[in-house]
Amino acid sequence: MYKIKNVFAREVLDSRWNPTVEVEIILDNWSFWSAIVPSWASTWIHEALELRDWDKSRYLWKWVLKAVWNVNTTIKNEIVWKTFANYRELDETLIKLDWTKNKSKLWANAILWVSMAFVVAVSKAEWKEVFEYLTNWSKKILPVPMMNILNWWSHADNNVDIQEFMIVPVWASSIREAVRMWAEVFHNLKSILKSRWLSTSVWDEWGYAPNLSSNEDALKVIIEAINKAGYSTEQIKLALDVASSEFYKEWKYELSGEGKSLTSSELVGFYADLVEKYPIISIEDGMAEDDFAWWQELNAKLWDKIMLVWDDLFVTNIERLKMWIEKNLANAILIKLNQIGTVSETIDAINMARDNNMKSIVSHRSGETEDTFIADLSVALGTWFIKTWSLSRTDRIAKYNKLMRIEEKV
Ligand code: 2PG
Ligand code: MG
Repeated sequence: MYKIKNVFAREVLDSRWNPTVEVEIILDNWSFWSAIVPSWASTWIHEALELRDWDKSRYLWKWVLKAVWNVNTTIKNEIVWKTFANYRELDETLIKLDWTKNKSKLWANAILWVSMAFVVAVSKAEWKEVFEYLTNWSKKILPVPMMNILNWWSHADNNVDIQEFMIVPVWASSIREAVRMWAEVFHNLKSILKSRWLSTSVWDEWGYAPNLSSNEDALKVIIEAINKAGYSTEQIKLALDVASSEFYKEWKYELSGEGKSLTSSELVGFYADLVEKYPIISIEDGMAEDDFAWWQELNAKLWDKIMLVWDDLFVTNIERLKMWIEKNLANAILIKLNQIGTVSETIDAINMARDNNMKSIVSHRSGETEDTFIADLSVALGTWFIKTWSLSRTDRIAKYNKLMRIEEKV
């Protein structure tokens, strides 16, 4: 049983220099920890809500002092000097206190920080790593990283339509080796882009974002970098997060970078062609969240060949997941803690996916922080993949460094 002695929130910054909330929890045995949750760019209708102050006097509208206030008053009054057997009990209290479906009373960016900080504080109190505290697996499995390398659309400022191009070092026998492979490819990609006078600035997820003539051109340049680094496309595969809801306008998919306006059926054909030609093993959010009829078509074409991952559709929510499992509509789910708002609901989504033969991919958000909780979560729950980031800045590298430390222990 753990008694919470104090909880305190403050405003800090995320990797896109926007405010976010940090929460500290102190237990009555003086075990103390803090958590910082990332923020996001693509916010979809079914996600738990992120509270911003929307007042232009600070941080161009994006400050979060109301969320800080919610933690330091309503949540604090409810949980301080109370005893909780475990994080599930605390989460239940938080969920009841909010009582809305999408956490719109206290907001996800107030609730989740408390939920995460409690897990970390309790694991410290038990002298355990977070992944050890959360796990009920005797055999720890490290996830395969899906590593961002090129960024577009809402995460960058260039002319290609697909939001994220990732490399997946499937042949790496350890996280340490995967990290090395990624770094070698990334260095080579830089020199290829430079030799063509293309931009090597990095964007929100710290991948490059040059102007290229087409989405296919991006795949070609990545493969060139893989080969130049001395690897084959048997060793390193590719994955895409298309985030297609972003360019779905009036029943058409507007690939403005390529000057193409595709119908749903043409888009499915476009993917089938890419999968045929390139070593793609995963496509995320291939169809827009409102375009259900065509998910069936996409599944019919690609289900047996690659992972079809849904992010905007499931939003880490077991109610939504259940609905789509019944319709047999997906073989993989993206897991983001702040889409649902508590640690226990996130774990329930991973477990439900596993029980239904779906693969889980624990994911970062586009505005990250130094918090490494998701590295522990993916190991604890034995998820197949972790969708991470380019390793070119410290907020993302922190998670990889954590995974390498965990790797030494399991
Ligand atoms: C996504 C994520 C992370 P965001 O679309 O999968 O890459 O982006 O956090 O902006 O939703
Ligand atoms: Mg996504």
